[in-house]
Parts: sequence; C-alpha cells; structure tokens
Amino acid sequence: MKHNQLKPFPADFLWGGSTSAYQIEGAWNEDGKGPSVIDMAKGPEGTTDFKVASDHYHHYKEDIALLAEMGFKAYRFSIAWTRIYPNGAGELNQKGIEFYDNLINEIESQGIEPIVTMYHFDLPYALEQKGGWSNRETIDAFEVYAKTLFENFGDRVKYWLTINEQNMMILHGDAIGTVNPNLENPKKDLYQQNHHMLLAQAKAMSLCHQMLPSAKIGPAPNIVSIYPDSSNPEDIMAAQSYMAIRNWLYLDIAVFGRYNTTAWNFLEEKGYTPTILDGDMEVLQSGKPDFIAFNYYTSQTVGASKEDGTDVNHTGDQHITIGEPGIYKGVTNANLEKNEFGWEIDPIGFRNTLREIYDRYNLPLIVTENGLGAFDKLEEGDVVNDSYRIEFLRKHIEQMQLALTDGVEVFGFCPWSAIDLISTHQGCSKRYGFIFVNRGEFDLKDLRRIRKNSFYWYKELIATGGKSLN
Ligand code: BGP
Repeated sequence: MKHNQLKPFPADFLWGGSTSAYQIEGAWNEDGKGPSVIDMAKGPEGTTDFKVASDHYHHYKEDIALLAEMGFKAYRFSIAWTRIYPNGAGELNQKGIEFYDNLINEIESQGIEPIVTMYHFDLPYALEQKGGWSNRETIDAFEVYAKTLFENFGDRVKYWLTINEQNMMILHGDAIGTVNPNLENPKKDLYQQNHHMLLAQAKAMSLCHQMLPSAKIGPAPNIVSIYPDSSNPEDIMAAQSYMAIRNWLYLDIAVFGRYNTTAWNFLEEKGYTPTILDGDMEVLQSGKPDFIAFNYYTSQTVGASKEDGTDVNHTGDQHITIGEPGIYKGVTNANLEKNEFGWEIDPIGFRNTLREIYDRYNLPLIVTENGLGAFDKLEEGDVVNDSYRIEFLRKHIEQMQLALTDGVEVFGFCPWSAIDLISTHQGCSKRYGFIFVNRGEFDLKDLRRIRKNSFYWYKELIATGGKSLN
C-alpha cells in the first residue's frame, strides 16, 4: 500500500535498545548468584562461554551513560532469576536485589524508561534439575519470583515482559536447550513445558495487574511473517499451518486465553497434546496482556510437506531447522538477500508482521529485538564502520514508519543489541551492538567501550524523532 504522506513517529515513542542478563552481565557466580541452565551448558567449539560476557555487572554505570548519550528513551534488559533466587525458589539473595536496584536507579536517573524482561532463557539450574518447565512446581517458583520483582522494582518499572521467545524455546528446544533428548517423546514434553510456561505467564500478568495497577505487562515472543513458497494452494495451506504453530499458538493463548484451533489440531495429530488440569483454562483466561512485545529478525518461507525425508531444512541460521513432516517444509526465499550468517533480510516482512499482529489482536505493539549480527572490525583510531548495520536498521525503521502510517499502534523500538554482547550460539565475534566491547572469544583484552558509526547514526535518528531517516 502506498501512502502520500508518512505519519511521524509519536513524540513519546520509546526509541531504545535491548540486551539480556546472561549475554551481557558476566559475574556469573558473583555476589551469591546461582547457576542457570546457560551457565551449565557447553557452548559450540571455538566460542566463549557467558561467564564474563561484556562484564556489564561491573561496567553498568559507564554503559548506561553511553545509552543516555545516544539519547535512549527506553532500555530493555532482563533480570537474572538466579541473582534473585540462586536456587530458583527458596532463599532470596539480597545482593541480587541490590544490583538491580542500582541498575534501575541509574537508568532512571538518566531519564531512560526501564523495560524489564523477567525471564530470558536463563532458567535456574536448580529448577532444571527437578524437571525444569516439565515440573509444575516451576510455575509456582516463577510466580513467587514475579511477586518479588513487582514488590522490589514495581515503584520504578512500568513496562514488564514475561518470557522472552517462548516459541523459540519450544520450536527449537534442541538449539536453546529446553528439550530432554532422553525422553521417549521429547516433543510431547516440550508442549507440556509450553503449557506450564503459559500458565506461569498468565499468573504473572494477573499478579502484575493486582499489585501494580498502573504498570503494563506483555509477552515477548519471536513473531515473523510466513510466506508460501508459491501460489499453489498446498503451499498456502502449509504457510497458514506454520503461522498457527509458530506464532498464533503463543499469542492466542496470551490474548484470548485459548489454544489456536489449527495449532491444537497439529498437537493432536502428532500426539503432543499437553495434560491440562482442572482450572488451567481459567488461569489462562484470567491473565491478559496490555501490549504485545515481539522480536523480528527475518521472515520465513515454507512449502507443502513432501514427506520424503527432506521436509526439515536448515533455512539460514545453522542452528535452526524448519519443517514438520506432513505439514510444512522449510524453504529458502529466493527473493531475499542473506546476512553473513545466512539469515534472510526482509524489511518489508517487518511491516507485514506488524500489520498482521495488530490486525489480529488490536493491542499496542513494541519491537523488543531487531538487528544485524556481523563480524565488526575495530580499525585504527577506535573506528568501527558498521555501515551494513545502519543500512539494515534504516530499512527496517522505514518499514516500521510505513506500518505506523498503515494505522498500526507501535509505541517503541528496541533493537538488538544496545551494546555488544555474547550471541546465543555464535560467541562474541558475532556482534549486534551500537557500542563495541573490546574483547575476543578467549582474550578479554581491556573490555573498553567504543562508539561504532551506528552509535552516531542512531543518536541523530533519536534526536530528530526519526526525521533524519527521510
Ligand atoms: C534472539 C534472542 C536473543 C539473541 C538474538 C540473536 O532469539 O532473544 O537473546 O541471542 O536472538 O541471536 P544470536 O545471538 O543467535 O545471533
């Protein structure tokens, strides 16, 4: 759709950036922090672990000052559950409360709005040992943890995100570490975990509304447009099915409190349906989000399943396979360019995604991740010329403005990542930030913070409220 005139970004638009605790903080076992599943996992050969990361735990003042210099209106970060409850439940770690108290105060003192993710992949290891999300006790532990966060930080934090990319933890449990390969039916178990996470999320949303009437809370899945490989009706049906299984399953429950019909049918067909106890559906119906946060990197394309052993494909990211025999087959989209890591780049798909989510749920949207991972180079004179990142973000922000002009209510943009951090699967050489952190995979160097070219570009964009784009 063409527009004669673009709508400007609202004056109070939340321009910002995102990080997550395990990827940026380091200090993995300091001041009483317990281990998370991430701390106990073994990463791919040749890549660093998350023990020091960007050492934000010790550099947070300097880091927040740099975000303020860029003009950030909002900063999305996550709280490490294991800093607050080292064993996931039980004894509270006062030092953990203190760290986030200081961090939030620092963010606020710089006039930045804190947006807190309560759980970003780093489940306490102690809970994992008792079955993790397969065990309903984890729901109770999450509720207590949520209450503690609301009690301690609710006076300053107005925006809460429940669970980061729950759909990726379920769909790609092999890559993110939620799957238990020793079980007879690991996928069925994943959908049981999913059901429990959804209950935990609904309880946290209800609790937030009871305890903090002026705060807002929402889920933060990874939602992307799904294209059919061709106009063949079989391909179109495959895309619809994948859309339901990948996207709507998660958001329909969060917003409407019910399982999506196509997705439920898929679970039945495959023998993956979770056990639902009396009262569960009432809990799901009672917790409602105020907005939808979502992460978008790339669209995905699927065709009809061939059921010939070729359905499950690597369609870009080497760690993620797409395909479900009998339902859809992951394919490459020949219309799209790819980044250095094989991820397809699709800014128009970003506009499509914003429109699709808004049309379906009619809730305000905030983008909590979008960005380009690349092997940035530090040049002489502390220069990092990441023009490719500027290009990527420019194109996506242009499409976001078009979506806004289409009528989509989007109130913030927090790209990944505010500062360089450790990639979930590809170490610290795959960088996303506006700020370079001077370290190698195994050589910590001086961890100096260096402004990249994108830092100055984004600063200007924020200062002009997006006008410098045009
Ligand atoms: C999202 C996660 C982030 C981050 C990002 C980039 O799925 O929420 O934590 O890791 O993807 O992915 P990667 O680090 O694998 O490049």
